[in-house]
Amino acid sequence: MKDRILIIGSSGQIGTSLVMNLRKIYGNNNVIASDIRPSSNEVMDSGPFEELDILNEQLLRKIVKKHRITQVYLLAALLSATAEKDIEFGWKLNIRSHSHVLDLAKDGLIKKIFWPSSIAVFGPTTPKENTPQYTIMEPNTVYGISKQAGERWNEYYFNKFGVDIRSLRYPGLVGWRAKAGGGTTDYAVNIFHQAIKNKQYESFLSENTRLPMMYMPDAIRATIELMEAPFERVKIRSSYNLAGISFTPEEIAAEVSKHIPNFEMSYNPDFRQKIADSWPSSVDDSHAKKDWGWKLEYDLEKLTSDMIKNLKKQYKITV
Ligand code: NAD
Ligand code: AKB
Repeated sequence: MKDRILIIGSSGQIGTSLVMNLRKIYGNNNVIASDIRPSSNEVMDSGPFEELDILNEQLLRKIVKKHRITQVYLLAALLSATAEKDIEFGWKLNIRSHSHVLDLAKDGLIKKIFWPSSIAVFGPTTPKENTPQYTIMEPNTVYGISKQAGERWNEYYFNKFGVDIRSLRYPGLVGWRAKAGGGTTDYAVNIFHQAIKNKQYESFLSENTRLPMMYMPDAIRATIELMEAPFERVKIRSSYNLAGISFTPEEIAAEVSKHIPNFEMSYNPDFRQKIADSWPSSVDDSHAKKDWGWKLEYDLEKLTSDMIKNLKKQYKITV
């Protein structure tokens, strides 16, 4: 039987790219997008879309049966900065959505799950440089705590019920298809929009805040490669470290200035600085490389020129 895929939270930053990539591989009608809000025109026009609130477990099961879904990618969540503003809802959404999807597999309705974790699982007591796969993890944000709990549930459901769950600890992601959705690393997306529109940007993180980041095409490729890897090669069932490229606001501003010469960056750190300070500045992803052959493609230079090229097209700027 051909795989049929449901993406939950498909209208966000990752979803808008992931849906289009999966539709190319599996066929438009075999990839069902779903969210509480409509997605980009590209997603809405190219294949099926279901309005789904993931907290509604009955509706989730109805949609899974209706479309004979075999794989679920769960992207709905509150990200780090947004979750800090409503900790109860952040916890409820991030935890319940996950258990609703895990239970689909436990009950035999679906075969495979992708659920993203984050560098937010690490905390201030974690070694900051080249953070290992297995290390001290004491996250101090509601988002990070929900991701750490999620990782433990992943491993538990794999060991106890044989659920084929696959997961990546994404670094901060940078893409042009959708606006960033409430994270601490969003500055590295917003900088491009503001540089192109206004030639200036005020960063909410300080100039020397070094964080692991990744360009969206690499993140999407990592996700699909992990999901397509043979079962026995996926040796870590909690979540794999994924390194990306580590840079600071000052370094990305310098790169942007090569394309937009009068660009001006200023710094006004807010509550997100404390979150960023608790995260690693670089990550060791040797397990992903060894187990399923992960290889990064985009460095900061390539990321910057591709972002600017695509956003200029989007804003219809010709120079
Ligand atoms: P996003 O905020 O851009 O998108 C999330 C989507 O979920 C939104 O379209 C939103 O409408 C939808 N959603 C919210 N509540 C919902 C509900 N009740 N039911 C159904 N849909 C709902 O987030 P993103 O950047 O695309 O991130 C997706 C996942 O990847 C999240 O789990 C996030 O923690 C993880 N992640 C993202 C990054 C990053 O840098 N973007 C990094 C690490 C991990
Ligand atoms: C966030 O900043 O919350 C996300 C993440 C790294 O998980 N981008």
